Amino acid sequence: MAGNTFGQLFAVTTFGESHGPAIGCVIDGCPPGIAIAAEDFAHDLARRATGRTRHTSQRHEADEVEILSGVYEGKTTGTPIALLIRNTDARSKDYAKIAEQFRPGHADYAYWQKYGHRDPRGGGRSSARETTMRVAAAVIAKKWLAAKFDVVVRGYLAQIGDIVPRGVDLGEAGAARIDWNVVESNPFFWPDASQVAELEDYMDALRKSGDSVGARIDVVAEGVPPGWGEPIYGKLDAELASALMSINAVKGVEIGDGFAVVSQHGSLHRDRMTPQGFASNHAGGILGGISSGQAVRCSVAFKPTSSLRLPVQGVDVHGEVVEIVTTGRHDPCVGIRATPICEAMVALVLMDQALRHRAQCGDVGEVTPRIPAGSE
Ligand code: EPS
Repeated sequence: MAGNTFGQLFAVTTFGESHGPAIGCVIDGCPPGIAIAAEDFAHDLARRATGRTRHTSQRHEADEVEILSGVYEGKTTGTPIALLIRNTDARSKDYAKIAEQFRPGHADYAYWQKYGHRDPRGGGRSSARETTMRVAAAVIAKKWLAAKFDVVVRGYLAQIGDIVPRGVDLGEAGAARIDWNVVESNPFFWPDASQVAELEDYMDALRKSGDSVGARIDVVAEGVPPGWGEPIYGKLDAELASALMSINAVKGVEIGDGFAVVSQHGSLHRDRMTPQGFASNHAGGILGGISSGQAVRCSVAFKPTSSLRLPVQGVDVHGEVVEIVTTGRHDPCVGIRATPICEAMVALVLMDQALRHRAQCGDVGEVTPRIPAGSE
């Protein structure tokens, strides 16, 4: 099936369905010599997983990675790396009633019209379960980016419904103001510790109501050197937008100030350069589609989950009007556990672009003193 591979030199192909025997990926083009063990995947996979708190789907998957190829004596060999995770907690009977129905707002209908045949169990291939393998593949990318360039890719939840972080200024210098220990110590990846209790109450009420809500996630990649990104059609921002848009439920991506640039003046937006550093970062670390050496900043909008137990009128595969009720174990806010997924897609893009830059421009070297990232 087309559309299952991401990246040119660090090419990740994922496979598998939510309720099939397993999900997996093949990573081709990975540099040799990277130390990788099955345990390395556990941390990020647990950050993304269902069933770890009451605020996400209660499906309990161990998400244990089996390395099938491409690693010998603990290091990548340069041959294709195959990773496999077995599905152990699928409950397909939850989907029996809606197997011939289209959940409004869900991929059900579009998949059916496209393929004429689909695996409806757990959403099949359209399930967010697939994102597990992106996170797994990105563990290798994150490790390589950190070891080679000190690049760190981190995200946080920047909005749930109408709630925004109150005690943190998430302006253009957002990353510098984030306490990453706070982000990692609550179930929401929320940067403001004083609001966690409020979010718990909000999510409990939402879950009880049977409804769902959208969310925004910000991702910041620090340490990215100048030069990554290929004009014209392989721009770093274009590939980030494509990668982030490929995540289930994503409806919007902003780079840098994003849509706020519409009302800005050029005299404000231009990020002034001084030998001591950039004075601001409205561009989100990308100029002309190429990294500037500043932090790369992206913001991602997730729609509310469409699998709701609140009844709704819709149609089935025969075009008949039916009442649709989705039972099962769904996320009331899919954005809550999407932070590691967004980080993963940013890391995969950066790794691929880093390898492409090295292939074409590896001999250019430093032509002018590097301007420090500045306000970040
Ligand atoms: C999902 C629906 C639920 C989630 C699933 C994503 O699946 P099920 O009904 O089988 O429990 O649990 O998420 C995962 C299993 C995961 O690992 O992310 C969906 O429709 O996208």
